[in-house]
Amino acid sequence: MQKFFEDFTKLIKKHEQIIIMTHSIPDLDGMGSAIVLNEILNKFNKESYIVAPKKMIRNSLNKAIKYVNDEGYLIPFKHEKYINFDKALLIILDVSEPELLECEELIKRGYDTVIIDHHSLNERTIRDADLLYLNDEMSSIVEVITNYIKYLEFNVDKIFYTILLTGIFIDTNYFNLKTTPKTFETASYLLERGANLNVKQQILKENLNDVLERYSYIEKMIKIDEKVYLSIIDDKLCTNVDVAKLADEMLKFFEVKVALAIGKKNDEEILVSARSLGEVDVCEYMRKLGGGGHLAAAAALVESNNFEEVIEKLKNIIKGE
Ligand SMILES: [Mn+2]
Repeated sequence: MQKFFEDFTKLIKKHEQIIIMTHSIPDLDGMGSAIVLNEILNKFNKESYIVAPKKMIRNSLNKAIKYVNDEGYLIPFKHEKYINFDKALLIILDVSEPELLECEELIKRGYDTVIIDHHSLNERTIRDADLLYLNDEMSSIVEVITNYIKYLEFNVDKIFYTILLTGIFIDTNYFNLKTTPKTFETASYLLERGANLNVKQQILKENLNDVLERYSYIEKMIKIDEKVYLSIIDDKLCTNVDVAKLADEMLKFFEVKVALAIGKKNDEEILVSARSLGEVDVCEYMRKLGGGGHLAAAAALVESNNFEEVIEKLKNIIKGE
């Protein structure tokens, strides 16, 4: 990571304008990292912008942004259509597949590009960036950004340390997934620097109705193989966040080794989210459906309007057929 940080710093110093972009439907790992990286870039006296999200549907991220604003910091979101620099450095966080980017068009502009990601590689991963840091053993991108602050020996406001720590909680599902001794070291550093656990908790708190609704699907979950359970959001259209949260929650139960959650995105597509504690490679399962992700957390979007059909596919994949 040391070598990467050296090269990264050189590239930053070479540019006046810097654009930070994460995946669409951003989460606290990608966007939290973007917000804190922007703060770091301010200390380099760079003109930096974050590509404005088209959709902001995660409550936790909205709350985190409000906390940042309340501390007097404005986040320099810039809509893609106003990003028209001739030269700039484009920094991509928490994603490395073109179609998952907030704005795919930006990678075609010929900007110098840096990619920092922790998702497992596949044939769609962009590999021709000027600088790449791809490490699928990293818990989160906030962990990389924290280490960068450490490397630079910079100091930022406490709210930014809190945002970074909250991102670790989210991406590791409360220190359950992809957690290494380094992850705890990073968390410990953030706490020493003043990350506030109480604010972290406020950011992660959920509405009672959302939780009760999720449990109504868990109540009806079905066993599709030994220790493999599936829940269906069957009464409304949903987002990838809905299925992801449902699968995360299912994994809490002793009976569940692999959690699958499905729901209709629209009349033509069904979202699938898969979770394990790492002993089963759910990314492999999701790849067979055209998706991807990590060993322990993965997802896919299937062209179908029929739950039974998708469940049948999943059963076959799990059986290895
Ligand atoms: Mn992430």
